[in-house]
Amino acid sequence: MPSPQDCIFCQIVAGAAPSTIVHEDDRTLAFMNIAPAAPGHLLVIPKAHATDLLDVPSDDLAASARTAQRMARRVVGVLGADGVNLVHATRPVAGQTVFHVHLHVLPRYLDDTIQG
Ligand code: DGP
Repeated sequence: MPSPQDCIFCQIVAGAAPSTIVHEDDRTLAFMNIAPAAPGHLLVIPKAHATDLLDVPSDDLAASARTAQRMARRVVGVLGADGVNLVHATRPVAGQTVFHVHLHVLPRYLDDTIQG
């Protein structure tokens, strides 16, 4: 697993890697997923590096959840999504591929073809 210096999401926080940021506050960042599963698929992270759900401080987790709710309201209100999945993976067996804790805000549409 990468150290924080090698972490792509830490580089996005630092402005050292490109991203389309849609929300920023003191603790969190939301940006568009480079590989969206649906239009408007975005990621919410705490700015401070934590690997996953097991080690993220609870205040950063709470701040990330609040940002995810704001983003969910936005994708419904602005993009016209019909629903939202809030998705998280901890560790590779669960599907985690980037080891900076993140929440997927995945808009759902009545005619989408996403399984699950
Ligand atoms: P997960 O598989 O739950 O760890 O999700 C990681 C997500 O991060 C995956 O959907 C693709 C996205 N991703 C990976 N690298 C980058 C990147 O450099 N920029 C952005 N915006 N998203 C990325």
